[in-house]
Amino acid sequence: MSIHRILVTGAGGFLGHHLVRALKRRGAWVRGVDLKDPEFEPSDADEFVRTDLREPKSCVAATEGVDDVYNLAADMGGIGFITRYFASVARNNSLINLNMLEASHQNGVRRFLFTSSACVYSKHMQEQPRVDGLKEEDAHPAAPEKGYGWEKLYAEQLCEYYHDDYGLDTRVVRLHNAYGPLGTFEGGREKAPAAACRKVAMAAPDDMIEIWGDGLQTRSFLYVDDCVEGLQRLMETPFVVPVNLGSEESLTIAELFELVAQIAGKRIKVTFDTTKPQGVRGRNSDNRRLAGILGWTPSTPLAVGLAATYRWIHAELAARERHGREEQIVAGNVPVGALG
Ligand code: NAD
Ligand code: GDC
Repeated sequence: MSIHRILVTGAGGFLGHHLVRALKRRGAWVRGVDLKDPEFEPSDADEFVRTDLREPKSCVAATEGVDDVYNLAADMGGIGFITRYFASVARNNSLINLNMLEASHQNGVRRFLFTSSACVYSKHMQEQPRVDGLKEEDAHPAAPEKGYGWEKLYAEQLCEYYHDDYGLDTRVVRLHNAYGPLGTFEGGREKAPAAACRKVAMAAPDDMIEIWGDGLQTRSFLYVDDCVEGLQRLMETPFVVPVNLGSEESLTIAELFELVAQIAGKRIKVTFDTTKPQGVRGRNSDNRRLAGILGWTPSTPLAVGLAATYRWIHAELAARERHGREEQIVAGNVPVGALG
C-alpha cells in the first residue's frame, strides 16, 4: 500500500505543528510549509519548506506530489489581534486561500481541508452570554466578525465553488477557540486560555489580574488533541458541508480565570477592563452535525486541558526566568524572581 503524502500549511504554527506530529505517528509522509519554523520545538515533517503562500508559485510547489492538503496557514490571533488588523488579515488570508485552492486544483490533489472559524457566525446570534450552540446554518444570513470572519466565510464559499465547478474534494471545518501546550501565550496573538495561564503564572500573591471585558462573556474552548483528532477524522469523511469542531463546555471568562487559578493553586484578585476587546458576548458550538457525521465529538474536559496548558506555560516562563538569571549572574547581578 503506498504511503499517504500530505501537505500541512501553517505547519510552523500551533495547530499545524501538532497536526504534523499526529499524521507522522499514523505513518504518513508529511510536507510542512510555513513562513517560519515552529516556535518551541522542531517539526516532525519529512520535509519543511519556508515559503510565503501568498505567492501563487509557492502554492504550486507546495502542492506538488501530495494526496491531501490541510490548509491551516493564516495570519490570525485572539480577539485583541483580529479586532486590530483588518486589511492585512483579510488580504493575507484571502491570497493564501485563493492560491492554495487553485494550486491544489491544478495539481489534482485528492482532498483539500480548510480550517474556518466560529468567527464566521452571525454576531446577531451571539449578543447574550447565555446562547444556544451555533448550528452550521447560523452562518447565513451573514454578519461575521469584521475582517477575519469575512475572509473565512469567503474562503468557505471558494471551497464550495472549487468543489462544484472543478470537482475538488473539499472539507470545511469551523474551529472554535482551540488551546493547549505549544500555543502562543504572549505578544498579542494569544487567545484567552493561554492569556489566563500566563497572567496567573506571572502573578505574585497580591497582584491584580486584568480580565478583558466584564467577565460575564462566555466561550467554549477546544483542546488541541481533540482538534487534531477531529481534523483527521473529518478529512476521511465524504462531507463537503461546513462542520463545527468545538467544545460544548461553555463557561464565563471570569470562570475561566478562576479555573486556571485553582489549577495553579493560587488565590487571585481580578480587575475587569471593559475598554479591552471583548468580541461576541456568548459563543458555543452545536456538535450535532459533527456527532452525526463522525459518531465522535471532542471529549477532553476543560479542567484537564487547561491543567496541561498551564503546566507547559508555567514551565516555559520558569525556564526563561532561569535563563535570565543565569545571564544576569554572568553579567554580575542577581534578580529577584517575578514568577509566582
Ligand atoms: P497559528 O498562527 O499558530 O498558525 C498559523 C501559521 O500560518 C503560522 O505559523 C504562520 O506563520 C503561518 N502563515 C501565515 N501567513 C503565511 C503565509 N503567507 N505563508 C505561509 N505561512 C503563513 O494559528 P493556529 O491557531 O495554528 O490556527 C491554524 C488555523 O486554524 C488557521 O487557519 C486559523 O485561522 C484556524 N483557526 C484557529 C483557531 C484557534 O483557536 N487556534 C480557531 C479558529 C480557526
Ligand atoms: O482572544 P479570545 O480567546 O478570542 O477572547 C475570548 C474572550 O476572552 C473575549 O471576550 C476576551 O475579551 C476575553 N479575555 C479576557 N481576558 C486576555 O487577557 C483576556 N486575552 C484575551 N485574548 N482575551 C481575554 C476567537 C478569535 C480566533 C478564533 C476563535 C474561534 O475569538 O480571536 O481567531 O477565530 O475565536 O472561536 P475570541 O474567542 O473572542
